[in-house]
Amino acid sequence: MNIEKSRIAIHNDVLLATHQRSFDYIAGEVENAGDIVNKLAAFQVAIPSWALGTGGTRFGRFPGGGEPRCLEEKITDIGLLHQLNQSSGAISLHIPWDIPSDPSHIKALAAQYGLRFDAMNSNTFQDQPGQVFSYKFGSLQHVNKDIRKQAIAHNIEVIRHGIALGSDALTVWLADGSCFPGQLNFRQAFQHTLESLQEIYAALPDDWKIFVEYKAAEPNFYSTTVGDWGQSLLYTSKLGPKAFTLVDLGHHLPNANIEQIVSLLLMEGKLGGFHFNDSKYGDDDLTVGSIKPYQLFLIFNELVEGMDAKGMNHATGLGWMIDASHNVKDPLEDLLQSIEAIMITYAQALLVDRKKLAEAQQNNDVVTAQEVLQHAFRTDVRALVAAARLQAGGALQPLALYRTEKVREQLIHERGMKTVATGL
Ligand code: AOS
Ligand code: ZN
Ligand code: ZN
Ligand code: ZN
Repeated sequence: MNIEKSRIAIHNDVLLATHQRSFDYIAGEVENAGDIVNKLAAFQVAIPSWALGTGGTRFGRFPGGGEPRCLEEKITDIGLLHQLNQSSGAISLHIPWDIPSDPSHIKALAAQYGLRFDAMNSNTFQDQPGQVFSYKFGSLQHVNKDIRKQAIAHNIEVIRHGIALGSDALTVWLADGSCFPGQLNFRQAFQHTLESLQEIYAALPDDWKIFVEYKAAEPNFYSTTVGDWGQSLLYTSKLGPKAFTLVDLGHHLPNANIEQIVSLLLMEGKLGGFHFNDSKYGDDDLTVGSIKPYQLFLIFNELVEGMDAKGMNHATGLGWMIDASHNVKDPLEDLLQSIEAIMITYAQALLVDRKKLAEAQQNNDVVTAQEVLQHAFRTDVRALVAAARLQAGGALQPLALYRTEKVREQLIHERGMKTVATGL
């Protein structure tokens, strides 16, 4: 299905006068409204193929209807999101859940929706039917060389699929680790993992990157072999210039200062990508900005400051992606909310008075430093975000249009009520 341009135009016409009033107000309050709107319009966030269906929890799954049943339908869903907000112009695939039977057809379909292929994701955290060796005790870290080889070969196969689609990055998230003390020799597990990653790295095309994602715990609950940003940075530093650390916001121990991690990884030129989500307890994969919006703002503040210091393009300098899972919401509505939260927070970070903040820091004026940040965070920038969407051909209120167009009802009509999306 498609959302006709004319439907978006009618929706925008109805809301235009109200939008314009809000926009005029904020444009009068900030110095560089036009510049911010252009930056927002350029900023695209990749949607992971596995976030389009209901994930459920380990206790159960309550599927919604009309979920995508194949890769083509996943692309359609992201295409719908992109038509609504013009900010979801990329898709991140997962192999083997999304093996394209005909890559050129898939590539053409994505292009039709204005989507490009972001980082490819490998999977050595599950055993697949027909697989020779099990990953029960790890993959790239495994004590058995044959099992490591199988996992390496899988990652190289994922790169091959990515090349066929025009992707240029591989994200490796490993479930590897141990559940009990004594189970692993930490140094041996690290060395095996490094050697395995080196073989995968050697198979990367020249213009490709590899992102090494870290996670403090789960599914292993005693140790994780890429457990934190330090360990990831060790791997990516040893691997070479095409290797970068990937930060998933839900993968830290409680209360970790993620903004500081981001700042230092950027400084070292080793921050590669992001998995946006939110969490209260662990890797909760909740809607971006739903629990800790100020933390998200502080992270974006470091991103903008750090990228500007290096002259990096905000839109293309890092791999921006959502990593979410849904239990009680319509996944597409949730993703619209997540994208909106990302755009709002990015806009707020662009508002920070950098000169005033640097002066306050230089003078140890702690109060002013805090005021500068909180002034930006407390500014209502929603009209700037809406203006960026309007400029790019999207809807002023994507979620409202999604509902009035009855998108979910139409998808249920097309695909049926009992659909099981592939993936988690
Ligand atoms: C797992 O916790 C990680 O966040 C992964 O990035 C991701 O959710 C997984 O690779 C999905 O396939
Ligand atoms: Zn992730
Ligand atoms: Zn995760
Ligand atoms: Zn997550």
